[in-house]
Amino acid sequence: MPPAVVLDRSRISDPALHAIADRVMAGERLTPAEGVALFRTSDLLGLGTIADAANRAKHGDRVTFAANQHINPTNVCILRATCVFCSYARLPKEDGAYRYTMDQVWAEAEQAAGAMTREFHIVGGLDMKAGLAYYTEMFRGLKARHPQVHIKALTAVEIAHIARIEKMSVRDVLVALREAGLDTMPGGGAEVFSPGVRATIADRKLAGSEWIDVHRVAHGLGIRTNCTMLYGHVETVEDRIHHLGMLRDLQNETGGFLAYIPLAYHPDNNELGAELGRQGTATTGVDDLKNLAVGRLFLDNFDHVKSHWIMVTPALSQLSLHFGVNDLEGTVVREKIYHEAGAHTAQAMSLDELLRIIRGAGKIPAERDSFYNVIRTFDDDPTRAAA
Ligand code: V47
Ligand code: SF4
Repeated sequence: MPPAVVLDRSRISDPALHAIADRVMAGERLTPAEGVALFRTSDLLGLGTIADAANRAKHGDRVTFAANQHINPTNVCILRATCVFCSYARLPKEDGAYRYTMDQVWAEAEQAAGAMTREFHIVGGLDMKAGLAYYTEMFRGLKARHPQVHIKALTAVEIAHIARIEKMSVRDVLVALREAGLDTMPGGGAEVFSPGVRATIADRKLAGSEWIDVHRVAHGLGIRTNCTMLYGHVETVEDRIHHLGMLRDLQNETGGFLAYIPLAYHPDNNELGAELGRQGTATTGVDDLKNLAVGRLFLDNFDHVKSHWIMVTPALSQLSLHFGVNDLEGTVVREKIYHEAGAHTAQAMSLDELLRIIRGAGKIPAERDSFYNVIRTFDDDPTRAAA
């Protein structure tokens, strides 16, 4: 149990944040208006102070990471023309379109042999030729070859797509996938739930309420999931809080979410970036930190807030450890989705580098499994605050 947390009020300069700090420290739930105030404040350090206190009350100085490997088996996607923020998808006959054969999946997964990988993170496009059999064969084959590796796979959008092309219920698809080896689901496809924003950036994608329904069914089956929000494009702060409110409500109902991961929009090589005149300009550091900190404070019923260093850079992820974040996206082997959209970060990070980042923030690194159980803690370095 972490020690009682003290919040240093002298670090909060925005008067509006004082009342919010009191409510957070009393364990009270923030209202949507308070959530909006958190996004609007220019007192970034005040916001960070409150989020850091809320995070330390749950996790002390421990920061976790998981050793995972991303596998993106197909970039063929029927929504290629309407998800205007996506740089990854291709039409079946378009240049650069691919769909892995099972042998290609096994070959890519082979990197896990001898490495510390404990999780495969598998997501791709809505491909008419990647139905239930494609994924059940994949998961069975992966479990046979790497029985120790957890399979976190398929967003709610992909699950609904499989259900549609197989003419099955979401529940039956999930049951079949679980039998084949699916352990948990990632949080992608959520984007922004507000219908207006969705109509602009992802017109034909599963509606926000349908995304929530798929996760509700998964939670009901005991399948834990993550959730995300794609920020930094056309959404307002009210849209963000509406989105977080829907996540908070489902978590209240099921308790099935493991972690929240805000995803910073990357504008390169996609229609939306061109339309907004934003190519080459990522989200700002202040907005990245605000999204993480507000996630920590508004989602009071979530244990884990994860920063995705591939999207916001390792340097910002390190700073975020003082803005409410308790978990870093792990040692990712070969990431495609954000690199196609202009991310200039590396595609993988070594264990030593992760430890250096976490220790350099004055925190204690710990490797976790996919359910957030700590496997080993790296608390043997007395110089951790000095890096
Ligand atoms: O749903 C697509 C996003 C998501 C872009 O659950 C983009 O542990 C930024 O959800 N700029 C998929 N983002 C990835 C995802 C995820 C990532 C890491 C960890 C977890 C987890 C989940 O990627 C999509 C979409 O929101 N995305 N294109 C882009 N141009
Ligand atoms: Fe397809 Fe997902 Fe890209 Fe949309 S975001 S086009 S569903 S791969």
